[in-house]
Amino acid sequence: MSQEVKIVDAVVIGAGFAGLYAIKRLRDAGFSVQAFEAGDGIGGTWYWNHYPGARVDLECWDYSYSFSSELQDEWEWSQRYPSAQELMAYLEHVADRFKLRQQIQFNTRVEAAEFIEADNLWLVRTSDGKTRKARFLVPATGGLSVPKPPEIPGIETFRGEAYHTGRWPRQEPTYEGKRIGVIGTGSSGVQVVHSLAGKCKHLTVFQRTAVFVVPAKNHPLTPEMRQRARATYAERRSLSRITRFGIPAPMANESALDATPEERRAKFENAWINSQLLGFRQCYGDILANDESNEMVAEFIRSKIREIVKDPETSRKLLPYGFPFGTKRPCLSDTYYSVFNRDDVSLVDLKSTPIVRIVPKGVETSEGLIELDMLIYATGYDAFTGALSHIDVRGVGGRKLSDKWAAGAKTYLGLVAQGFPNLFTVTGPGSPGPLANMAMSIEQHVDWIADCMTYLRANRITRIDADKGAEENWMQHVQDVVSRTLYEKANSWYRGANVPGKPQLFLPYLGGHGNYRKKCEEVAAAGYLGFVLTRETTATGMADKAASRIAAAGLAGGAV
Ligand code: NA7
Repeated sequence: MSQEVKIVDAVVIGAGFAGLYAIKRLRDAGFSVQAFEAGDGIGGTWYWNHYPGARVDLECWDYSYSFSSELQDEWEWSQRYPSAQELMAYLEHVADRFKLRQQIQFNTRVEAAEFIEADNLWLVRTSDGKTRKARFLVPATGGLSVPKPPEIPGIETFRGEAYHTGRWPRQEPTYEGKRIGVIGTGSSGVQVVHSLAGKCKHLTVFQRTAVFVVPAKNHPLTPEMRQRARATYAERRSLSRITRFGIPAPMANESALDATPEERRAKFENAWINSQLLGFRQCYGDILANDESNEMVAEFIRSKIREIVKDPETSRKLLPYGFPFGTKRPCLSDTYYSVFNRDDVSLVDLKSTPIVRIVPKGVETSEGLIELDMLIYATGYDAFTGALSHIDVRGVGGRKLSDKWAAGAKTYLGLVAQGFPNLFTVTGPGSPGPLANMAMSIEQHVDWIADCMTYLRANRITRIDADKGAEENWMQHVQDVVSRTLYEKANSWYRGANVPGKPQLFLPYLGGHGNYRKKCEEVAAAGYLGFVLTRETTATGMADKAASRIAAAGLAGGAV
């Protein structure tokens, strides 16, 4: 290795929501930062996922940065739920406004990172063949950045155009006059379907599992709406910081079982009409914890599907069964169900008519060949661990992170994996991440990481690792919390069930954004409880254990 390898305080991986804020926050705290981004532009998830209809499912007032009131006041959102293109424009504006591009090397993938124990430095190797040394490694790689292939035989034989929603081509394809097939009906598939229906010759939707889709009620924003939102930003953000989902809507406490059928109907109708992603889950406190309460919401939504979809057979196939409402992320769309009333849209229910193989002309199902000009794979992601598992990360003793996580990812607080010191996982496994408002989760993590690095610098501490016991307690707590809910009843990407062979472990922390934030603050205030900190004490560089603290029982026992 060359002796002239440059040392920076932090290498940040990724230039999406998390990477951009990490660059800004760390730089403001006086750290030198080098970021690498595999794409040729800003945007992360939104850079890769700009397929037709790609749109965030949280309101713009919440799915945006809160760190700068000037930014909040000057950015003019055009829609309640911004499109991928608008989010890209916003992130580009952020990068320009705060002069973040100078820290980012684009078109560069981090391929390997090795912890050099003697120096407490990460040696980072990138796709341009260079290496850098960093005191801290901050992968801001996103939880949904590695597309999951559809595992269907014959994919490579298809002669038409084929795209995965998570790697949409920069040059927008044309759709007019084409026979298009969409495989997958999660959030991405639903958005593609409602967006391409009527814009192509014929759309065939291949559905393995019917999903719950609730109205988006997306609409353009008027200057008055923006003005109103700006006037309440401060309260909105403070409330979001203490709620379960990181949005300004506290959960109800009462049980759906205590309400009369009329009261329930009225609440559910209201949630349907004034919809937002979490509307139904906020109606009652036990929707995600009690089968009976959950089934009431599920049946209400099924009744709406029966009302909207005219053909009884298609309607029946679209009814979601087999997992509780909300345990797979519900989708938002104003027109998804009604597009199945069109003659140029058809549904193939893969449970009764499975795909046999993909062939040069299209998709061969158990009932025959469906000829297609374009195939869109909306088959999801290798979530949470995919991105880091694709980098050759080696920690103490040369141990590979992918080996440590072979039986299921483990971290302390979703922030540090024991044995991989000075590596902070932004919204990593074991943190609320996508089960709360991602923008808020990202800011909370990056703020915590920047404060932690500042503390370490001030106290001449050169290494931070998680205590093994603290990590085990935390992951046990993550599992204990989920076991009090219905989430494990679904084969979701939250627990790796969508990727064949992946260990099945529920990875996001369900204790709620507000509770989690408080825990992280308490840990820091107590001198980084549950972390092992090592300080340089002598001129010769001899290290001494400055603090080695085991997670106190109370830390792992927070309320849900
Ligand atoms: P999701 O939610 O993981 O959805 C993937 C969809 O693809 C889902 O309907 C899957 O069916 C289906 N799928 C996956 N593999 C196959 C194969 N082999 N054959 C047929 N169908 C398949 O990914 P999205 O991109 O839609 O959304 C990810 C998140 O992004 C979303 O939750 C939001 O947070 C934003 P399954 O349900 O597994 O039977």
